[in-house]
Amino acid sequence: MDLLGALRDAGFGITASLPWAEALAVAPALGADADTATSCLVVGNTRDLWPRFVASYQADASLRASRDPFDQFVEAQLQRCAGDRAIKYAHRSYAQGFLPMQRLAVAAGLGVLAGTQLVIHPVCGPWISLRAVILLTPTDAVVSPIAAAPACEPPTCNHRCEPLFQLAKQRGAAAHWRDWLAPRTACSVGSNWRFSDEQIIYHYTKDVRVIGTGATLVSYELLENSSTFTC
Ligand code: B12
Repeated sequence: MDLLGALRDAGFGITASLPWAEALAVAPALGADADTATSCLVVGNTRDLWPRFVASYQADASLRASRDPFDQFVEAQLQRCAGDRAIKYAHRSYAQGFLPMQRLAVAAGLGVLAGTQLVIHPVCGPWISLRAVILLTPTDAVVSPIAAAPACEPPTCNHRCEPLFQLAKQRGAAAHWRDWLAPRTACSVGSNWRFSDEQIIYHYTKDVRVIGTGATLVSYELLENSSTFTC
């Protein structure tokens, strides 16, 4: 199976290729150990990845023992899809820090960067996650057509996210993770692609207790406020 097909089947349906020179212009650190790449593939996911993760988590004791089971799962799946190709991950901090995944995604045409500092995909809105960059060689004839990015301007955008984002920023260290969720939820693009509550809770809190439980924002609020309740 081709790389894009393998990624899609594994739940990584958000992909866009980027010529190497453009990738290096955005992320010079990519050049450190990759002189053979000619282009790269920016890889992300939608809500489609979560059920696959839950199934693996329930079947695999090493994931259940991991402190970062989701990141471990992402690495295993992407390595399986990418074969010998090198991969740089969004969640890893390299010698020069994190990769600027959002800038790479925007350069590859996956979306626009909104005032809320989230990349807005034309179909899925803010409900995409950026996972990695796969380095490609000349033998990889990867073409990934993408839809035109929306504009964060009327009529696409109603700017409802902005006051909510400002509020979360003002709260600073005192902000609750739900304060950061509010501007994402308010985006007028892609609400059909909103992550499940369970996925949202995990990404915002890293609380492994919710994995596979069908937890909701309401049930989790009870959990947050109680030392005995399990969801
Ligand atoms: C470190 C990090 C964080 C840190 C600090 C973020 C920061 N302000 O610097 C913390 C843990 C707080 C964080 C939180 C969140 N993050 Co974060 N984070 C990252 C990470 C791993 C690295 C960012 C970075 O330093 N890049 C390197 C520098 C050099 O890039 P840069 O272009 O100069 O800076 C970019 C970002 O830092 C961002 N940015 C800059 N200032 C701020 C301030 C805020 C408040 C936010 C939200 C973003 C942001 O915009 C810049 C332009 O692209 C990225 C993944 C990645 N590798 O990019 C995810 C990432 C940016 N985060 C993401 C998300 C969704 C969040 C959350 C909204 C929710 C979540 N965790 O699921 C929260 C909420 C925000 C908050 N403040 O609480 C997504 C964004 C997806 C999208 N559609 O755009 C990413 C891409 C991870 C992913 N797997 O998809 N994050």
